[in-house]
Amino acid sequence: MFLTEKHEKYRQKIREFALAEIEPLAHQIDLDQKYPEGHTKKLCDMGILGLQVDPKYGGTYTDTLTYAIAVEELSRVCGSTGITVAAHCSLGTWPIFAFGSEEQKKKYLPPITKEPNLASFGLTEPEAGSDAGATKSTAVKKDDGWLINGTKNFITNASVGKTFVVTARTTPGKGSRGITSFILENGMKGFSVGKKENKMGLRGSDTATLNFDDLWIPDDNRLGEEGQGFKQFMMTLDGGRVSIGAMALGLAQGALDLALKFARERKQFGKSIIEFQAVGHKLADMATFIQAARHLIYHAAILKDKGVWYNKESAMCKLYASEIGNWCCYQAIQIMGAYGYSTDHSPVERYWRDVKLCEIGEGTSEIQRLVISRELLKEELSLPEGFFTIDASKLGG
Ligand code: COS
Repeated sequence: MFLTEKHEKYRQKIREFALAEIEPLAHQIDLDQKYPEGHTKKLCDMGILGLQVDPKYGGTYTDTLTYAIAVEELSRVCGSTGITVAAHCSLGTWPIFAFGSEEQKKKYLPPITKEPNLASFGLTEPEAGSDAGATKSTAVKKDDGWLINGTKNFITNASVGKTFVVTARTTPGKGSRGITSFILENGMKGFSVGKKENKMGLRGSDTATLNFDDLWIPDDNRLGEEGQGFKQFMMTLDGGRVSIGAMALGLAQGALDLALKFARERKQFGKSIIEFQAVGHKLADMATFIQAARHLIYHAAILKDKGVWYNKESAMCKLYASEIGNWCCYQAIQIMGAYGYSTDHSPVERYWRDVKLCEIGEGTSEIQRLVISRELLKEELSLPEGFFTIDASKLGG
């Protein structure tokens, strides 16, 4: 592997933590559909809640690669913990760190990085999913502040979160340029958490609706300039997609770990089933796709820290990791047969249910392909002028 010793040591530290503290709870929280009490404190004590925030504001940021490794290793044993951390770090804390004023950073970041509290992000609405610019929630100027009304849905950490970064329309008729971001707090008058989702996977993570009913906030809670909310959220999602890629990678690796162990130990027709080509080749493909996904994710993480435009690379890593993640978990079940299919015998069926979200959340695979193809359209072609052009006169007819 091309990682530094520091990164490998960090991976080992998170792996040990995940196996000791998270894995033993993973099955039960999936059954109970409940985010576990005490989980946030454990993550906080490990410094995981501050991974996307500078130490100056209570964070533990060193680089985005370190953060990706943490999400990967947590997801390798528990997808619900992976998504909770990814939503908190990439979507809840990072926008405040990246776009907040000095006062906002000092006020809002230490309580959600140094203390056991979660942050969350509200972009999606009933009528604004892939078309994130169709935000219907409104923020109207009132008494040196803003009156916010609207609904956000499918929000991770909604009922367990303390601090929320949300978008609302501040200028009607201006499309994505009429959207602004705000920082909200759970417990504010007019803020309420609605229906909890009953999900196929990631059942130990908290997903619910947020309602804003004449919620008034001072202008101090506006995040960045008016009209910049959509761009801020797009930049936030570029980072978030690296972490969803890392989550899919962790789940795929977890499925490979189990399938490989099973295929070596399970004997049929007098030999280990890995010795049958049909099984061995599946494992070989899984390991190869996982390695490729890992390279794409780490590359995008490194580009983020270089401060260069990495919109295409972040979409590519999420697209690829989530699609191979699904394939790998599916194949792991096939290799393990009934032992993979049954919840009582192994967690791979949970991994498969969990990884599906990675093809949907933070932009569907279809949106990632749209982002990538738009970027391809913008790129300069490396072929010289006139190298290949369609000559209509040579067409038959
Ligand atoms: N970083 C910075 N700015 C960005 C950006 C990015 N990654 N992507 C777009 N922008 C800017 C554009 O440059 C444009 O700026 P101007 O107004 O100055 O021209 C503006 O944002 C609007 O961009 P665009 O025209 O591309 O917006 P579209 O409405 O066509 O939407 C997609 C583009 C589809 C890419 C966007 O809506 C998207 O990502 N949708 C998926 C949303 C999603 O992931 N939802 C799940 C949330 S789960 S937490």
